Amino acid sequence: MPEFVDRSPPGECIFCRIVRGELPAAKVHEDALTLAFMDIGQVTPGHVLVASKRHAATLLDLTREEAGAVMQTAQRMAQAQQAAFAPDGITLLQANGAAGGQTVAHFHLHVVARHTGDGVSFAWPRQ
Ligand code: IU
Repeated sequence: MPEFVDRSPPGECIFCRIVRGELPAAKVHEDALTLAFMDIGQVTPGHVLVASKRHAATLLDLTREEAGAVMQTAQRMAQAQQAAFAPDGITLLQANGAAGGQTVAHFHLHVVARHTGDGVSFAWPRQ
């Protein structure tokens, strides 16, 4: 089972600091409720994380409005990947809790462009 890599207090975690611009990230979309930025560990080119701007540890902690906004941003990111990379498919992944494979305890959804035979394995928790 993976360990949480960031157990900082709410508001001080890595993704909260990215939201506030205190840590660098390649941001690709921002609105009132969500921030999308490139994952530092690109599983495939264009791998994006959609995070809640407010600190919420997991899906269970999002408001209904935030949950809706996250999926709308994810769709925009998928559309951008489709235009940029012409993938054969797109995978959305979202982990909750260490047992669910989550390593950063601030809600985020992975948007991953896929090509046939890309060999990407999504065994979660990741090894
Ligand atoms: P997970 O679903 O909680 O395991 O995903 C965490 C992701 O956060 C993982 O893919 C990391 O590469 C990514 N990430 C990041 O993009 N920037 C960071 O500063 C850190 C992790 I720490």
